[in-house]
Amino acid sequence: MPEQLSEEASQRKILHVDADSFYASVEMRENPELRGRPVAVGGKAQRRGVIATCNYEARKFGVHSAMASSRATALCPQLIIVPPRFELYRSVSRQFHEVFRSYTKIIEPLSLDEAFLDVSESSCCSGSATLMAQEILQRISDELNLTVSAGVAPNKFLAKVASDWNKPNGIFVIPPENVAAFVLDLPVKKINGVGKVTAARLKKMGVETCADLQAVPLNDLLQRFGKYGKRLSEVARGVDNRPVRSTRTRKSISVEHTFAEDIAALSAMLEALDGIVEELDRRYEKISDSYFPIKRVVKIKYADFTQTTLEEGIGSSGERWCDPPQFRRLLQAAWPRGAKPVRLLGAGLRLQPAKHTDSPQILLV
Ligand code: DCP
Ligand code: MG
Repeated sequence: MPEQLSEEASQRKILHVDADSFYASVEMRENPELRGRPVAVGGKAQRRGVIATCNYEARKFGVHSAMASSRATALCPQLIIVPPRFELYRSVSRQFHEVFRSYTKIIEPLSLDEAFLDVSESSCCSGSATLMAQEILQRISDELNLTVSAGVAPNKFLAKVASDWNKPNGIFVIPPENVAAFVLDLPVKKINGVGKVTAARLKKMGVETCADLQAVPLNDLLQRFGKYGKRLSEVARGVDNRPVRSTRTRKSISVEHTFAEDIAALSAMLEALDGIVEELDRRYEKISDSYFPIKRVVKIKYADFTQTTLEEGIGSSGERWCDPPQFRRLLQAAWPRGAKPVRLLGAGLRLQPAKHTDSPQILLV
């Protein structure tokens, strides 16, 4: 009996809230003329832009995030592409968080439009996580004129899967007693971290659902996937003990630039990189009290979309972090790997939290 009690006590109530077609919905709210028409937010097709997201009308044509704008326009010629306004999306995100904070202080943002909430200890709505999710959807609709979807479950993995289940403007609840049955049919592709490559490897092993995955002995998974094998085995059973962390530590900071036209000459790349490093310097400056850099990174995406990165530890403390010649050296060493024109260059710093731990950590909102 006492065992049962303690199990119940450890039962968590986690919400995952994710805005519907976020950037596009904000743009439609700001400009009602866009309503009912296919809308995407992104860069222009003529400037080789990429779609950040699109509304559900545009999705019917096959348009989706990360697609080249030129392809999106080919699929949907009447598509309206508007440029992104990140400052606006950031302020909306802060408003979401104000709503969330009336339910719990334990909020972990994953991006501007997505967050986990641990409401286990919340006394709102008589402690009902489902009612809290309903209220959150209602308030965001009433107060912000936007829709979000929510998942309610005993852990982060399932809450995230659930928020996608009844999208848009929907809620899906996985109560603890339904977890075992729910995961059986769940495709492994839904597991965070299982991308195309892992999914293909699992498929070769005859594994497509979590039920299939449960049948694979843990040792096999450990052998094939290393540490990740343990996580796979756990989530296949609906187990995920990761806490909701209200502060997240940055691991890196970077700036990338896609060129309007591919750059063929290394000298031009080096020149372009200087500007990128300058911008990196400006951004790093804002967080330099909380973090110090341990590595410099250069990223190259070639014209054929293959990419490579090269990183190098930062030596003595006297060095300038965002030193253009140091980044140039990395680019000169990395570029010959592909030796092709490049469409994108990036520069970044891998970070470690500063030693003085009493300084406030950066909240990624
Ligand atoms: N985003 C982006 N590039 C991507 C994916 C997303 O810039 N490859 C941006 C635009 C999205 C926002 O992040 O509006 C949130 O991402 P989501 O994956 O949650 O996508 P949406 O909110 O747009 O749509 P959904 O209704 O599927 O959540
Ligand atoms: Mg979203």
